[in-house]
Amino acid sequence: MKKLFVLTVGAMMIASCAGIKNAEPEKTGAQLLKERLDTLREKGIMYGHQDDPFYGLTWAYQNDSSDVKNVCGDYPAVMGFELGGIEMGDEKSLDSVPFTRITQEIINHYNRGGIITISWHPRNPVTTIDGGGLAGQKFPEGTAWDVTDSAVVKKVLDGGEYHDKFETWMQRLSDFLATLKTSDGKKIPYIFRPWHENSGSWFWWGEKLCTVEEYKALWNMLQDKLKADGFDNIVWAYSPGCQDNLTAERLLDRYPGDDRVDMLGLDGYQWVPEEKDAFMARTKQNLEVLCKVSEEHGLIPALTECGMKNLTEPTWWSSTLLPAVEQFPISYMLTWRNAPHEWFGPSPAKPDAPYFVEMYKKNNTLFLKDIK
Ligand code: BMA
Repeated sequence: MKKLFVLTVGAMMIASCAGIKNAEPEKTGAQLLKERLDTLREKGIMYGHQDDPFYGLTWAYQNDSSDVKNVCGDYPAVMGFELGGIEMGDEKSLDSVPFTRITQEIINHYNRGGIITISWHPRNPVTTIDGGGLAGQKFPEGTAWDVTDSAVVKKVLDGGEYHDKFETWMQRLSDFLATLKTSDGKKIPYIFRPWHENSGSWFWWGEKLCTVEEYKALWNMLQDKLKADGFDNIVWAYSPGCQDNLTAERLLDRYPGDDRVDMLGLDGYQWVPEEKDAFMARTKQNLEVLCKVSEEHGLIPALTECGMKNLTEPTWWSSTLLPAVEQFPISYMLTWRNAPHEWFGPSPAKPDAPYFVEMYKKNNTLFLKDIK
């Protein structure tokens, strides 16, 4: 009996020590965000909008304004923010938004319970003028869209002629990301989607401008830098572009690897009303492949960019976009920014507004109030 008692107490002590030892380490911001995205995916598809809180078609830089909110009464669940220009130490982004304002609006959206996604279209480090803005350069000279030099990626990698310059650029990005904290110093979690649309060749990191190995090395270089800087609050999104007859092989041909990616996305647009059927068919076919591959690789699928330019088919939201995506378990669909020359989100004065509201009212679309 005594022996049994000693054994039992001993076993209990071992178990309790083991309990302490195995105590779950605190989850990182990235893990928590991923879990949240997965849970929300069961509820519906989040709607997202690029640059939403900065400007709309009839206003700019008013506190708490949003074309989406002005149309349907709620903020988008997801807001997209663009950091192009931060690499130069510029005060404003390539879309003329002050970086201090970007920090503030990211914090605001986080505080109101929203999801943040960040893109970065860094300038071309080989052709950009050192030290200056783009003044004097003619678009696309010096920008992310400048593909006149076909070996930029190779040149910024370790051992390349522009590696040191690019290290400075990555450091400036890192310094900006470090500002994304709550007032009590907590790192804000977000989705980061660098080097996107790499299945096309319009950015200096595009398909015809680097080999598969160079592309992956570019991805790894940036990711390793930010991880070394302590960013455990980043959900990494890899997103090539939508393509006709997408296959799993094609989707993954430059994929950095399961240990390096959390979200798998696609970017796809409709430009003119005549493309409706083709857009719907392609989106459905692409999302089918995207969701299957994501499931197999434990990734979160999303339509990371989409839109119909200037909504020239006003019913687009309810007649085209929603029917093309709603049967797929994607996390979100994000329409691009409302720039005066080119807009992809709704706006109160435009004929598409009631159709946006129709989409908003559906149970399977999620806006800010639905995800809090
Ligand atoms: C493009 C356009 C550009 C913009 C860029 C980065 O699609 O909207 O005007 O500068 O994205 O946001």
